[in-house]
Amino acid sequence: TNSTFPESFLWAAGTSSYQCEGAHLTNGKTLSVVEKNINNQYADPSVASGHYQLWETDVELMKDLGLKAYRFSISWPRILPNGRGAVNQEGINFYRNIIAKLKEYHIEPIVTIYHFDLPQCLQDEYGGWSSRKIIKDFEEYCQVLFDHFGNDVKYWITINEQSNMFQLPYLMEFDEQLPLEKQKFEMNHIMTVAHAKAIHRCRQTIADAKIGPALGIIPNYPASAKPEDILAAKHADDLRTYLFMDLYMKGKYKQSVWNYMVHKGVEPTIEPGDMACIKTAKPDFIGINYYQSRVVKFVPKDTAEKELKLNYDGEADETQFENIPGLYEGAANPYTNKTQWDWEIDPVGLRYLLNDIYDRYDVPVLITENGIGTMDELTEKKEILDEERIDFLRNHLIQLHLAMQDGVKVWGYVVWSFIDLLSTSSGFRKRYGLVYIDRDDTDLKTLERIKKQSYHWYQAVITSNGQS
Ligand code: BGP
Repeated sequence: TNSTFPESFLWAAGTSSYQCEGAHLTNGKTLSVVEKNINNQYADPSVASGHYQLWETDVELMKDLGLKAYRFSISWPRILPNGRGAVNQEGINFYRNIIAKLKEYHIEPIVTIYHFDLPQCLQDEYGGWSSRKIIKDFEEYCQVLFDHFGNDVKYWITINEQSNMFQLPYLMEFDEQLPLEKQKFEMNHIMTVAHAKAIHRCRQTIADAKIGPALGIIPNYPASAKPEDILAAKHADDLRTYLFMDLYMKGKYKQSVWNYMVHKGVEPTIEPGDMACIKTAKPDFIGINYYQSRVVKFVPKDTAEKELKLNYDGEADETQFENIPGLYEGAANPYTNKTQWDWEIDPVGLRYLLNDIYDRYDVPVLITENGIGTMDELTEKKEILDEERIDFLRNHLIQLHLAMQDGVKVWGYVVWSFIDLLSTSSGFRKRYGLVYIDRDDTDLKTLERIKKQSYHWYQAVITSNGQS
């Protein structure tokens, strides 16, 4: 990238539990909501990348790659099969072994507490995130993690992509009898309180921990210089980014979004003590998952609402962008290339976003995810020549470095993903890894790990601290 990063910069790569572990009903673990919902649709979660069995091989590959840090998530139903109460020792041992090996190799663990995998039993018992009962159970789960792993894990991520959980159909379960938007804002409030409680517990338990959320952020650009389009982009940012960021960082609801919710009658119930709890739980950093930017244009109130349609198979251009009559509708960007799944490739957007977030919230940033989904195929020589991935990562790192020169404090970069994973939206058709896993959706093959060309490239980047 021809850029020199600070000596302490954390070069990392990431995974999440249900996307790589497999063994989803093994050794005490029970089902999670996301596993139930993706089951049978694309690849099933019973094997995933086989990481539960092959974790030692995977950590050796991390060592060889030269990773300074590894981001992974802990599975709540592997630790607490009933959602609360009895701790599953085999679950604790699994993560304890991984963490010990990482420490031995001087790879800093960055642990995500919650990456979409709510225990299904809590969904069935009281409706999961729709009930305030979950706050206590989540706190208990966090406390178990801090008590067991607090000595070795310094970096914690509370909740992954709180905003996306309300956009994508397979990450949450909703009550079909109740108005959807109201449910989403209620759940969002409950989840924010739970996130805040996790921070408080962490502060009480681990003296020198660094803890923060990871938000998936898509910056919105106006489709034209038409004033209505400029305002539409602002509305989209308010609703999809600043609502969450203001809660995390300022401990309050963004007024314009609150008024929007009241106007529609979908504002959440706030109980006494909630806002104080949120306000006093200031994160040490913000984790940003960045994949793409988005163009939006104004759409008048009286136009018909269109249903969101995402391109899951990477084939035709099926995308129907988010559409909220009276506010905005997504549109294609004529100036950027797209991935096979129609995600806009926009490295400059990362610099733009980082400057924007840092100016508004004055908080250090960890890039918790950045990467590209592709259909990688083995050559006859059993190689993966993923130049598209190398270009993507290189161009984003260049912009990241420019953002740091602008003054944004960024202390680490996590490539999504370390090994190929079960893509929640598209199974094993869509791969993100630096390491290839020899399997496809239906055929498990050998699960052999094969280093991609991007692995070797990233290895050189780490060794030269960004120069290569
Ligand atoms: C983020 C999630 C990851 C990962 C990534 C790629 O939203 O935090 O878990 O899946 O997106 O998404 P996908 O696999 O759907 O392309």
